Amino acid sequence: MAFYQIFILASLTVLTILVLLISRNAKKQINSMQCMMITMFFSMNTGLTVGILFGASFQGDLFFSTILACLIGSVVGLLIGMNYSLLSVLEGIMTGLMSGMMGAMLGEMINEDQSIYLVRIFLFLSISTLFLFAILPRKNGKEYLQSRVAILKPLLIGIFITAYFLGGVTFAEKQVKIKEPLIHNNHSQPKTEDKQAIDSRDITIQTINMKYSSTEIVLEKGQQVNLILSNQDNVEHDIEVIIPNFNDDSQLEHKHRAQDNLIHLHAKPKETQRIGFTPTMTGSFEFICTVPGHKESGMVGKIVVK
Ligand SMILES: [Cu+2]
Repeated sequence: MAFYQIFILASLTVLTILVLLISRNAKKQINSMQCMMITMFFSMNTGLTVGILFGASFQGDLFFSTILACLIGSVVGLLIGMNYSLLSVLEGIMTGLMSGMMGAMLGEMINEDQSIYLVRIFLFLSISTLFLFAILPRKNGKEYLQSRVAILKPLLIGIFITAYFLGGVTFAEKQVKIKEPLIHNNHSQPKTEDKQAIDSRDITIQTINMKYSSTEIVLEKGQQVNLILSNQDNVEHDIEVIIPNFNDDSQLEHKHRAQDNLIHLHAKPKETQRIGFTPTMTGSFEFICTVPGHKESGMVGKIVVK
């Protein structure tokens, strides 16, 4: 787990402890409906936050992220509910389970940038639980908690939350994006001052009417290439070749990853995909389309490395 995930989880842990402490203080002054409301509000937003976080972090393993998020969500619900009553406990566990599951599914389906925004929103809502304590009407008729606990003053909470989001969360989110420039330099802006980008070469192969646009590609040993597959057909195609290579594109999706000596680049209908690698050995290497029947109908070519 990276810094960003640990930061969010640590924040939620501190927040849970804070809500627990305040709950203990406040339970004599608020009625049972409000107790359940707070339990539900907090476990719902916490469950969604961890769910989206795990769903996006462990994409491809929805079972694992769901179990983990449900577990954390229901434990949080249990802890908060235990301060109040059995009904609150049930409410907390059920809400935590459901929101953990929904969050994990959502996180699985969206990309990393989108997940960061959603985590921010639900983290903010989780923290807003503190405001609830401050504004809920009291049994004794007073509108605001007459508490010695300074943290309950809405203004202080507001300042704290603003500082937290501008400072901590923004910093943690940047950690996620730090690893991106490498791939962007290679792909989006090939002619920048970046040395790797200048040295790399784009090779584009189109697929039209079940044929590769070029069937012989000449590369140089040690020079990085961006192999681009532009699929113009209404069926999917790929390029697969076993070629000794060095590959540092760790961020590519799993199905495009060049592992060991295998390059596999897959493009859905009307889609363009790319992969970066550096051939490390001279020779002639055959590439094919692995979709059943395509190699047989002529989707074969060779890469010559000089
Ligand atoms: Cu094909």
